[in-house]
Amino acid sequence: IYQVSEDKQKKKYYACSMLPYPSGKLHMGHVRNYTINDMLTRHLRMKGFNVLMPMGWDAFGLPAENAAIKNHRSPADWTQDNIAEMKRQMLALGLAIDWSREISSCDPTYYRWNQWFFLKMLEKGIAYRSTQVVNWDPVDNTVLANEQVIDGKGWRTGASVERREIPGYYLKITDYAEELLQAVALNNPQAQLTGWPDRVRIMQQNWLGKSKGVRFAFQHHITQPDGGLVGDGKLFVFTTRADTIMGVTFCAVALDHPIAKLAASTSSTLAQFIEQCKLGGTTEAEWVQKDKLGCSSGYFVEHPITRQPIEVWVANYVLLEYGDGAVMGVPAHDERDFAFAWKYQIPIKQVLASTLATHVFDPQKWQDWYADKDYMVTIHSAPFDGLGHDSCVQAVASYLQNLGLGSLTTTWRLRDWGISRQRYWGTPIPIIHCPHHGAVPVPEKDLPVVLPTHLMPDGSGNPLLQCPDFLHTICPQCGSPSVRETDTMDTFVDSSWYFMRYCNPQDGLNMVSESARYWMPMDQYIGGIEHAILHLLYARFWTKVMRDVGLLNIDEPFSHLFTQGMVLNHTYSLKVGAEKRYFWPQDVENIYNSEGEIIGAQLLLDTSGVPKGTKLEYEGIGTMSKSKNNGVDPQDIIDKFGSDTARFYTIFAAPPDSTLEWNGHAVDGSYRFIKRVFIFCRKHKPILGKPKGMENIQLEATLSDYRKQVHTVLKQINFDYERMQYNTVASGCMKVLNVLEELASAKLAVSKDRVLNEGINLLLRVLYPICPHVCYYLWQELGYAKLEGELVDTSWPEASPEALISDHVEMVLQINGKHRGFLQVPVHAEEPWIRNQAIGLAQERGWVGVTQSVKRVVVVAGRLVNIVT
Ligand code: ANZ
Repeated sequence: IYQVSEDKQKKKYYACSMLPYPSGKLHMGHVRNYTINDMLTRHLRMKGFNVLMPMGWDAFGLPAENAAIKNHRSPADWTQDNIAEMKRQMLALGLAIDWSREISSCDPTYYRWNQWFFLKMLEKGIAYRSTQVVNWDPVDNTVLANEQVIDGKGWRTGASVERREIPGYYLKITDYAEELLQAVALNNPQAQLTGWPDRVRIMQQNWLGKSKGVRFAFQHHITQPDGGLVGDGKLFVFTTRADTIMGVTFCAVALDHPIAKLAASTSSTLAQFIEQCKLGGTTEAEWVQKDKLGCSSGYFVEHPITRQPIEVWVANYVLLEYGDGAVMGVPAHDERDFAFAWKYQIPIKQVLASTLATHVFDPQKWQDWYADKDYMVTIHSAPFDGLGHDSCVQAVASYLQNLGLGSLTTTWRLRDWGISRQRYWGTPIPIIHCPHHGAVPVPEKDLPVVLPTHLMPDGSGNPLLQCPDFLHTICPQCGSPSVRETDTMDTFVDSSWYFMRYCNPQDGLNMVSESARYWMPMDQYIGGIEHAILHLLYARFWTKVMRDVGLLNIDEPFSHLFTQGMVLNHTYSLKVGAEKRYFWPQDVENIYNSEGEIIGAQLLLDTSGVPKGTKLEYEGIGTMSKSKNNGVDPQDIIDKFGSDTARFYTIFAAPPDSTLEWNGHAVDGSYRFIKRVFIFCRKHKPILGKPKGMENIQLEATLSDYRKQVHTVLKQINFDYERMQYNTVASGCMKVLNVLEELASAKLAVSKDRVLNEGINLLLRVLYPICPHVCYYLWQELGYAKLEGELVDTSWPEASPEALISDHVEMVLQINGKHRGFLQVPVHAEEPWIRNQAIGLAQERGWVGVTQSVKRVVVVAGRLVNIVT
């Protein structure tokens, strides 16, 4: 039913969720993500689109290796079992996935194209070999991933981790920086990705980090042991605040800067300082959090304008990878420099004054206004005194340019993408190391380089190094005995283009083909905000390279992006001895303060040795996790209530892009609602399953009012469907049922059956994308399927304009000229019908006897009816 092809008659719509890592079990976040995707798919299919919803597995990666170590099973077996189990759960959820397109990144038919494209990129110079800094465990003699470094120590050995330089492969994403930026930049009116949340666009923009400033050199005579000048006698720095150049009181270089290395070779204090600073992880986040520490290099450079000597420090807050790995220190106006100078008693020289009287300079404390360039004029800065920020930067830049020392430049935060991982469970990098030819690419005809699947990692290093069958080969160029590259690719490579492979998953001859040109760009991508930066940026870059290699004709892979919120739950704990125990939220009762905030909780039943009534600590609300004992297993909900309840609850509980705070009672509520729909439909079965046409039926006032209520809600539901505000679609369905239940119990004329029939027909259609199982079943059982075909392919209901018109006027009802009451009448009602209604109402209320003869009924259009007896 869900299998789709490139039907050119219909408008295509490609709706896809970020592919899951096969961890073993679906969690509530998955259920939420896929239900959103599924609703979109079913809704648009009923609206006449050709909709593709695929699914696959991000099957390579470190967790599989870790699980293998723990469970003594190969990553391949472990992964395959997990895929089978998760697929079973997805099938139980009833997702409209085209499973004929399923792909798994650990399948050689998939990853051969990673290898093929890597070789293409090598050919084009987009992939290149260079050194990389890695975390090195000196006991296991292996490289560690950042997440394997805990507090600066190796996770297995506890040994202090070192930073080492080893060779690896990089992709030149920096060549695409400007294009990547322009498509997201919020200030670019031509930005292509207007269908992305602003938040994600800003995150990408910051990550790319385009920065305009001045790059210039401090000259010096620092000489290497061989007599040569370090960096040709120039210490280059990058600054966005050239207007503060006259406030420079020191320079600082990164730990691995050539000046730092040279100084460390003769100073053991400095060498020790550098070693100390290098302990710990290599992530930028870790660097930023560190205390600002430094040590003088003992060297001096010359200020380019004053020609005074400036001391060079080695500081841990200077990043080697940014700008030139060196900064000019302006403690009066840069917060990091201020903290640093304060600590090491380096002079602080004010060179900017604020035009605002409230901004007073205080050399003792950092003031936020020092960094604000908008109200600034330069002082103590001859020859640049009295200038504002922009004009001063220009003046300094041309001054330095005249000296031949610098110029205006643009710097990016973005670095090239290092894809080499010293791990087993990934795509082998298709390179052979020949003693004569160095790193030689594997010829295309020999692809794929298949990863052996029987190896058992033990955590001590890459098992490929111990696998002779894989390792030993011959050089494709000279036939000499050679070894294969044992590094594998970053798993972000796998996820950079899998969504294109869904278009032609079985194609053995092409990476992508015509079908990708039909389906791409993807219309709606759905996933977690945690992928807002790296995954999305890499996928965008990869797409652009595919375009430039001639495989595609699109610039961007994802036209619209939807980031669903996380599923959260409350966390309760208790210290039992030295151990902290966590308790299952459904087993506790909250204790509130007078403001209604939760301040603690009480255990509702004896739980593993902790007696009922024990007071527990409330730790707040956070992401569901096994370790906090607050995760809800979707399988439990499915087993107990069925998957429609799991789906309905996750949709109903919060707007899809907000966080969802789990509430067990509301799950029961969702179940009760579905049951009510079911019972209501069965109860009224005899009058349901009829053709739903309501044209030319004149309804009495109250009835058309009910109908109007149904259509008003329907209109809102449709509006909410379009903007993916699915939680109010769910509550809209509840409203429709309420109206219909009320109508069913009202004492009204026979045509109410038609309104009920139409209402149920509409309700089943709009509820179907949330609860496909129950709606499918009822649609069949009530007989609608016979009339209109399967629900999945019926048309989407639109609110009837005629039902929506505020179409009743209130007419005064007189009996023999005496005002007796009011009559609700449709605006376009004809006179004979109004007469009948008036008589009917008058008889019902006893104003006119049933046998009494009526002489005349006078109708004054829109105002009055007078019955004359
Ligand atoms: C002097 C100065 C004075 C600076 C001042 C700022 C304010 P963005 O905007 O992110 O591009 N910087 C340059 N290279 C660095 C490196 N490798 N590691 C750490 N910091 C570095 O940041 C540019 C600013 O970051 C530069 O401007 C430089 O400090 C610092 F009142 O130069 B500034």
